Amino acid sequence: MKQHDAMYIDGSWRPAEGGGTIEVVNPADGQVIATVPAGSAADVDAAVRAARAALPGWAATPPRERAARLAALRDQLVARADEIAATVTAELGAPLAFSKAVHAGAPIAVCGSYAELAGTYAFEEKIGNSTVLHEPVGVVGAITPWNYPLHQVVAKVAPALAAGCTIVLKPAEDTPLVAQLFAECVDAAGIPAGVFNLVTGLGPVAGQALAEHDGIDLVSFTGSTAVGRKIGALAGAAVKRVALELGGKSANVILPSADLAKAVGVGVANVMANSGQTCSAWTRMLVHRDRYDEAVELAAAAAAKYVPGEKIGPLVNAGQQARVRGYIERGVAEGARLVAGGPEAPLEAGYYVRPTVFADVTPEMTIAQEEIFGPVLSVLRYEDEDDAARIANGTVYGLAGAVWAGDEAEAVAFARRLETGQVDINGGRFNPLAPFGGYKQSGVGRELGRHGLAEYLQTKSLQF
Ligand code: TXE
Repeated sequence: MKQHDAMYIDGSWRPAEGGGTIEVVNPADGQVIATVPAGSAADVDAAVRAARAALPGWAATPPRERAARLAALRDQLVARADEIAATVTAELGAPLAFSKAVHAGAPIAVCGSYAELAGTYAFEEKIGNSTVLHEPVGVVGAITPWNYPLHQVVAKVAPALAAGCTIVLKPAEDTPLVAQLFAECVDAAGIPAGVFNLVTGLGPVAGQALAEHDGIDLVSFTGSTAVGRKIGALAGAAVKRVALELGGKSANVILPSADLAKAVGVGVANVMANSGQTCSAWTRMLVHRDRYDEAVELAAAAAAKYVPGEKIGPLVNAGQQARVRGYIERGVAEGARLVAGGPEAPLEAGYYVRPTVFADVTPEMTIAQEEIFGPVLSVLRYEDEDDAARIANGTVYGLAGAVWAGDEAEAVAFARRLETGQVDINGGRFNPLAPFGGYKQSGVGRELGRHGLAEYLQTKSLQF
């Protein structure tokens, strides 16, 4: 595996000022696979200065030219897709087929969508006697998590570039290698020096320095609610723009008329994907009491097929493994009924957790309220549609969800009652142009498509 002892700042690779390093570990076996620089506040400052210097030129670059650079970036991601998948598998532990399809595939789709949008978006519009200009917000500080390490990066960098912003990226310390690969792609795509800068490093050091920096106009963060709250407070105090994509506890509501086997099968697959490390995962399955026992049996059988080390990968690190096992113990202690999996580690090496299904979960239990971020499904019983809506909406989160019914109109009518930013109807399909983001404490702002682009723009009205 390729590795850089350097960070990509102002169009070239340079070492961290303090010389500190971070070890990157393969979570499938706990072995160190690489070291990367631990950036300091001084490195962040250098990167922000480079981004500021590059801003006037990139902001003035015609949108069609920005679109051409994004198309070239997409081509780079396509050309290096196998390398991207292998890198994500090495640092995150995801099975290679999943890395190819999702970790490499989704960023290609998203980057392609912004290459198109940059060329077609109305950066200028007439409203009555005014012309409204949609101008880049400025220098963006992007802080990303490890769960979809390249997708999270591209979902911020591509719209920022399309908008005419320049960027400093601080990726998660667990998964910096694919971010380095991405920087190589940016360079090869002919994006000018300083427009995109990469500082690897620890959250409380490099991340914090970036969030606090005066030279940043917008902080775009995806990660835990605890850190998101801190970043939101900093941005509020400095009166700067902020976008937050935080946790979730999404409900998969199976109405009585639904195809139960399909709804349960897809629901279990949704929770187990990426070892449950998905903010939008449908971690609560809501089933009508008349079909509850059947659903629990189907869910337990489906979960048992996710053999650790084969069909399902490890969690990202030992801390996350311990955290998720702790939640499983808590579920048992609070009286939920374990029907698949359990807290014991399934393999000696690596940070694996057993795919777990709980039945007899009640809405107030910890496992039905808090984000677990592991392969753990809670199956809850409801009495009628009002009860289902109340349970579904009964958490602090509101990121995603699903509704299943015999006909689409019935599912859509129920989806309107959900306090959540995205709902999959009878399964749904990923749409890189559809806005993604949270109601309630799941976040502020939207990613993807033209709604995601708008986050990186500010408006100026010319009155005639
Ligand atoms: O997240 P952190 P962690 C949730 C999920 C998970 C939990 C903890 O429930 O179990 O969060 O994960 C940077 N100033 N999600 O601890 O710490 C950090 O370096 C500035 C949901 O890994 O929030 C990384 O780049 N930055 C989620 C990023 O924040 C700081 C995805 C996210 O790490 C910082 C990941 C600070 N003080 C976790 N501290 C989702 N919404 O998809 C850390 N960071």
